[in-house]
Amino acid sequence: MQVSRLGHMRWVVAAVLVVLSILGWAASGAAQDETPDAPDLPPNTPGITYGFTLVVSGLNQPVFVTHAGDARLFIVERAGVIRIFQNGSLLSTPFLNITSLVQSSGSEEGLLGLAFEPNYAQTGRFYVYYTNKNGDQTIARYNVSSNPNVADANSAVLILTIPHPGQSNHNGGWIGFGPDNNLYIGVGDGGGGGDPFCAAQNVNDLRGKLLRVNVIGQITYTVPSSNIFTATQRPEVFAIGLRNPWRASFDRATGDLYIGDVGQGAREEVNYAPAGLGAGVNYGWSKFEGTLPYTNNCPASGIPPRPPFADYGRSLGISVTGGYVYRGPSYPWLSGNYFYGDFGSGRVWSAWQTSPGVFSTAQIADTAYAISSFGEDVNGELYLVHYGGAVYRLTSTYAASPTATFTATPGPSPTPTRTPSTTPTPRASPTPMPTATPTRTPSPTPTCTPTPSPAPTLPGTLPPAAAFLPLIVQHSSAPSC
Ligand SMILES: [Ca+2]
Repeated sequence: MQVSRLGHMRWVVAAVLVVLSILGWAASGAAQDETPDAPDLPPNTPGITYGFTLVVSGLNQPVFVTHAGDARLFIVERAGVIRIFQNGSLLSTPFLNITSLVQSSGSEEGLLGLAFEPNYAQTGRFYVYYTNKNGDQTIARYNVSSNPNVADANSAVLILTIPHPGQSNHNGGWIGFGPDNNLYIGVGDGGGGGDPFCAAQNVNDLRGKLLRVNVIGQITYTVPSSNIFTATQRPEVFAIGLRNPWRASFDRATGDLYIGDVGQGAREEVNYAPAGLGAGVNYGWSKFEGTLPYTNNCPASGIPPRPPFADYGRSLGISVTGGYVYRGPSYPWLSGNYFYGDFGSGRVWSAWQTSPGVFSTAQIADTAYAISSFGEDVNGELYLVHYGGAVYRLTSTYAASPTATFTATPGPSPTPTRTPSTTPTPRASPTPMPTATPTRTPSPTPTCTPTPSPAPTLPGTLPPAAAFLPLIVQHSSAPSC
């Protein structure tokens, strides 16, 4: 699928959506608000620039990048291969190759997720999420071999298999360890369009959910007693009301949870739960798509739905990719800002909390990348995965403008290393990389054909008062992504 470009590079605020929680968790979150919640500067501060520096190319449909607690990057290729990037080189021997187990004929199928145990250096255990040859969601554990760069392909232990009959889309695919050392698993609603299985609001169905299980030290898993739905048929359920959660993350400094959830035909969305307050949340689908009501015959769970903190329409993108809160050492002015993007439009946004649980968002780049994922390295630097076969590292410069009128939120003033110039001075990358020449290549969601939309009519900048109003951009009918 050749994804049409949906707009021009514009260094303006593109969209703002702030929704106060109807459950009151925002207020309760204030009590635990700490310095790490406050970014040093809003991401659209004048003088901040952004770039994406090529780290590695030549990949085959990469869909994820992560680390194992050391300097290596582990890159997931959809067909079923995990590659290692180490000391500036992509190792020729895969860390793991399970293509014989993985079904990837459907564009959204494949090896989709990877997570290393928090104490991986001691245990050598890691987890993968893939669609098996029956099309079912499969979470399996593997061990590293005596060679730290090669996994033991014979060590597989099946942790969980979730039937996925009849459809190849909405496989979810994100797995990750939370600050509680439990494994979180993002599962799609079973596919098709409009939640045909009425799974997302059904607490007895693993589909359309974020699951939480304890795998550390277990043969398979146990269910944490703090899961809300332990009295139901599926106590693994942690949160409900998701359609196709495509990338989630925990803020490594605060433990806050962010979930990107791909929309049906109108709205892409990003959800938030403060640290320790995510259990039992209903993110709305399929009674809501983003902030819009969605009509079908599925029974509601009865749990009040929580709206996303950000959503956007078809003029800005077609398939959200959830990202990460930046906590790396290279660009301290970005600390606390959450970066996410859109697979189809290539746009990248950053969201920040103007007060606990209340967000503003700004577009920070309009790229040519098919953004299949973001990722973190061991230090907290952020990476963008381009499905066309490359991984880029987020870079930034900051040069305080003498005429800038922003007021920095609590955080350090610009350090002496920042050039006091009205012209941002590019900072040399610690590891010089060749200049990327992004090219659009076939994308993983041919089932999602974007409808070209008229140019967005968003205001360039919203006054502060508007920050509390949902900004409804125009949306057009489009097939399910
Ligand atoms: Ca939702």
